[in-house]
Amino acid sequence: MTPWKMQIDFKLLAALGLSATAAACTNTLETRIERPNIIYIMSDDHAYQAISAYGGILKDPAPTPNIDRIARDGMRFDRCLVTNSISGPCRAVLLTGKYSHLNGFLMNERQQPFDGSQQTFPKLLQQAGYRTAIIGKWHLQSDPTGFDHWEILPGQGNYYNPEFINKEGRHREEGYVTELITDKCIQWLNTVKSSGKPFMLMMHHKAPHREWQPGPNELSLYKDVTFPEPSTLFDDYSNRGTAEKTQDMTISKTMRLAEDLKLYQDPDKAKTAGMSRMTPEQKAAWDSVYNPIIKKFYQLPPEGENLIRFKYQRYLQDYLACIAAVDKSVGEVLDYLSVTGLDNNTIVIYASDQGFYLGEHGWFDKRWMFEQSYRTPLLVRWPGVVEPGSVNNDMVSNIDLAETFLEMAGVEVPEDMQGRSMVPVLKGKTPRNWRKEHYYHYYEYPGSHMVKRHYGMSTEQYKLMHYYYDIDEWEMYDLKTDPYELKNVYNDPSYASVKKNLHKRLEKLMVKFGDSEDLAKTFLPE
Ligand SMILES: [Ca+2]
Repeated sequence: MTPWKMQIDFKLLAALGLSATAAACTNTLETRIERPNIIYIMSDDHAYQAISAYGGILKDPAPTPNIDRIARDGMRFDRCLVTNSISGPCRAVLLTGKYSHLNGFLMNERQQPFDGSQQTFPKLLQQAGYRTAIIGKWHLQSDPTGFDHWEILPGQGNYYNPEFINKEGRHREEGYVTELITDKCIQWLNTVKSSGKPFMLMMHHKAPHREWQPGPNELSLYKDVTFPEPSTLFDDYSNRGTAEKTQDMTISKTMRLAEDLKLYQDPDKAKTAGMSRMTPEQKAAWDSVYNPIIKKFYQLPPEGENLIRFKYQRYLQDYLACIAAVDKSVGEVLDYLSVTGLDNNTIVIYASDQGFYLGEHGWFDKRWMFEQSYRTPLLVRWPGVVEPGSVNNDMVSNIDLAETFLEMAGVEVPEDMQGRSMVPVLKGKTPRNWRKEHYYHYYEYPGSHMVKRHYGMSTEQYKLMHYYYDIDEWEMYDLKTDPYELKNVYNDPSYASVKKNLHKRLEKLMVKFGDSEDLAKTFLPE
């Protein structure tokens, strides 16, 4: 037992008027003392490249000083991979610990609501005596199940003066979404902290999702900052297949000057859903920052490559400003835990639903099995268990989270979950038979951004991907020689034996997880 745990246990025992011996004989009491609280903070589309603890794109000022506190006190995962890189499906995987083809939530568009009657980890925690809550973005269309308390945004939600839905219905609140979600979470923590029961809170931020509207306190934070460009900003997709050449997610063509970058030529016509929601005060503060940017842009609009460069900078200025509010939110929660003394027995996790492109390959958005959207940030602070400042390179996944939460809470893990508890990994004792390959399957095509359907597998060094549905193309990447994934080596004869080996392993994985191309075809649109 670690020194702090001894301390806490004695303190609690004294409060309960019991001696250590008496407590040791009382299993239920012991369980009550040992079970940790869990706070899972998830943002939406937060690229690991935009977290300073990951050595992100910006060093000074560090964009995420509070999120970095979790890394400093806990473990940073450098290979946390998602199974289907898009919002709703990631959330369904998180809840169920099952791949999309089994939990039934495969894509955001043309999708039946999430079947909330199925087994989820919050239900199992609730049955085991945990108080459970989800506050913020939900994005699964049906009402949440398995939560004592829930208050969610409809769909993607709005940045300014958003609507919330709870058991009583739908209402609108004045304020900035990130700050409102934080306040609601702290209010809920206040109601449960003295309940005598452990709790699990899912604090799900909308930010920094497109169209990246910074909050009133961060509007001008990055307006004069120049960000370094990724080396692949002008990628021409040579040496790759049809999918990369036909997508619709480039900064150059897809990103819109007005709605995405707020460059409305006539400021009076700035009537997107987001900005029309602002109060006169909010709008005045907004205009005081954006009108000069708009004016300057249209005086001498950049062209060609310079326009792409300009759009990239404008994009990151707003994106990082949205993240600044998320980071403050994380700081508020950590401070609250510290002030209330809950910090020693509360696990805090920070993650994004998936990764995101910040100009790599000329892109924004997600969906692909390429690194920036396939990897997601994951930081875990667990006092007395996780070595502070530790870094882990094992292949972990968002499909592991459900089982991890259950084991953290001492709840038995159902056999039909498809991930694996990361608790031993968090303890620095990764089992020898930990996964050596990870399975991926993306479905939303045709759809936004036109990223073709693909499934595949990654190992430490390689990726094998198959694009199907309207094409039949394989791709393979060697991350060691080609870390930026610019060269498909599938047909390179020098990789013939590697290819054969990867195919075999992919087939095995598909059998293991109950997926197949035939099954995938049953999910195709009419
Ligand atoms: Ca997302």
